[in-house]
Amino acid sequence: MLELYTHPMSPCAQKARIVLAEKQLSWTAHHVDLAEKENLTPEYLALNPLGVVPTLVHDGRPVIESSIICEYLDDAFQSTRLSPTDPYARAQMRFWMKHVDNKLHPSCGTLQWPLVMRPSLMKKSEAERQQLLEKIPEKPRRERQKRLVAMGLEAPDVVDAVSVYRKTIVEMETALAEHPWMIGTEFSLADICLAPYFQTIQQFGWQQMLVDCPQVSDWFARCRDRPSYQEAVAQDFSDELLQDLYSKGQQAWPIIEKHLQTQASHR
Ligand SMILES: N[C@@H](CCC(=O)N[C@@H](CS)C(=O)NCC(=O)O)C(=O)O
Repeated sequence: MLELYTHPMSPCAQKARIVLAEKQLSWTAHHVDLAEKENLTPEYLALNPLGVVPTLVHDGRPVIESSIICEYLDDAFQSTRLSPTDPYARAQMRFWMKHVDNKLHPSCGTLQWPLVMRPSLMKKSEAERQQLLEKIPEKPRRERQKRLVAMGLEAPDVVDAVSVYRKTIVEMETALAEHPWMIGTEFSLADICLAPYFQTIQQFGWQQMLVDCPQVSDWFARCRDRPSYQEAVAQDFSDELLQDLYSKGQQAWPIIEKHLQTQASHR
């Protein structure tokens, strides 16, 4: 019995859902309302003390942290292997997964949060908002979210977030010039862990970020064409939602573009 605590727009949850779909596993979804901070209720914190999605529950036992969930599913259900057997290739795969966890994911949150989550928090009173933010268990995330709520895309974190995104894209272009998938000729967890972060770029209409990286564009198109991506990610984005995200992305684009140009002039 597999259960996943998830949210449609969470890239971390999308990673786990792509693995479930690649392996054609059946699972039960529990939607966690991040805008209403359901992830910070005592019930959810008992399951996932970090107060984030996704959480996998397998036969009653929770597994947390999206990359660990992906590897766990790959180990526990070996029908379709999504990790290479060669130790060096495994190390390369884990390098990309770690890069996503440590750098790309917080950067994505920094760019996505002000556009998607901030508006619903701003509808609450200042006191209620602060009370909710205080419940975020990890200090760096708590402090970052406070800055993003207070300042939106004017927060100082945004410059670095754009820079991490851009450097990741350039490094991926180099890797993909050598082989069709991130670590070789086979689709792996490295591809799965990176692809959702390009959904973010696409939904906001920020493709200019990778306009000079054709291998990355082609790689993402191939990820998107897989049935797993359609089932785990694309089908959650209705035309109405996509229109809304695109218009938010276009309003935000001048700020993103300004940071991209500053970096380009510093190279
Ligand atoms: N390192 C965690 C990060 C998970 C994470 O940040 N999830 C976000 C959604 S993508 C979340 O639940 N955010 C809730 C919040 O920030 O309040 C993982 O990989 O599972």
